[in-house]
Amino acid sequence: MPKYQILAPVPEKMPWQDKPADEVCNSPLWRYNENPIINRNPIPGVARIFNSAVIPYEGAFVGVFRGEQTNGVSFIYFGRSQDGIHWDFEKDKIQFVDENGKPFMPGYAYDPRLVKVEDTYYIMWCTDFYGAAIGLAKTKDFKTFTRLDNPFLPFNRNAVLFPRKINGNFVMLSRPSDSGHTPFGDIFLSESPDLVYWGKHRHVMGRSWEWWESLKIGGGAAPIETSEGWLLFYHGVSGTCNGYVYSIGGAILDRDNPSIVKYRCDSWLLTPEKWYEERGFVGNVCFPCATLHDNNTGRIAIYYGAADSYVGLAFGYVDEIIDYIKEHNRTSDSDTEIGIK
Ligand code: BMA
Repeated sequence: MPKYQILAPVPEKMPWQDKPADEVCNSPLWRYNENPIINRNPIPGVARIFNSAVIPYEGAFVGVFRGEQTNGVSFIYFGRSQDGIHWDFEKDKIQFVDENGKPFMPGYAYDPRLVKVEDTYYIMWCTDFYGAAIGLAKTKDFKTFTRLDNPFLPFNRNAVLFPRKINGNFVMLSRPSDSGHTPFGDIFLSESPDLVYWGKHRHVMGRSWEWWESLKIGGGAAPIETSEGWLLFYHGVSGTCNGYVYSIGGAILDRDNPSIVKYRCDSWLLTPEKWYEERGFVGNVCFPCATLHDNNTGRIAIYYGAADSYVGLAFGYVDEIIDYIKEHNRTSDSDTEIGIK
């Protein structure tokens, strides 16, 4: 039994590969040795799938995928998988409807996250709302996808819901930004009783003095509830003379007040090192969007976009990840406070 408990439903199965004996890792994570799991031109008219999210469903897996079309515009595509590794995609992008069943398509849609809260699955993505902002939709059957009102004003990106209500409210992380390739950004959270009215905005954590996340950060996979707090895999960005570098970071947020950061790892957990992370449409990007996790074994699988071109899979054990974050803990006052000024 793991030392730290993952307080979430146990999936019937999940992809896994033991750490290769000869792997030299500077972190508690290791990569699937058959990465990338999704290659280029995966769907007719779609050049690349990356930055995508998956979830267990009916004994198998489903996912929402950022598919960049051959005209350069991204939409969300739906996929199914028996093993979480090999995916069958629907050829058509997801057709969103409004609450009356009328077509309600975004102008573009990228970086989707997929989170189940109670009996409903929610998709959050970056949408066109007179500028980049957060789109939100719900489904119960992965057949009808009903778009809700955009929760936040532009400009905003990297929204992800917590997988349960906290103190009676839905809670969503997001990263307020600007209209371009935002050179700044901290993670905030907002609460809502109904997914319509949002408030109680709090600062969660900012970019840090650590070089790998000194430019901006953004929420990644839905936080995993553990006995130590919410385990958050997020992305941290550094600006180099050759452009941005996106790495995966780890933090643990307070369970009842998740704007309080209990621990924050001063080092990245995964940084671009493999060819499919360093080389692609946008090189040097590891961008986490989802996890699968199993409390019986303590196993965690992380799905991440690689170089804006592929999807990669990385693995780790909850005990090793949390211990590593604690051992490398470095929080600032703006992380550990409640986050209101
Ligand atoms: C961000 C987002 C991500 C992308 C990253 C690197 O601004 O657009 O979708 O992976 O840039 O290009």
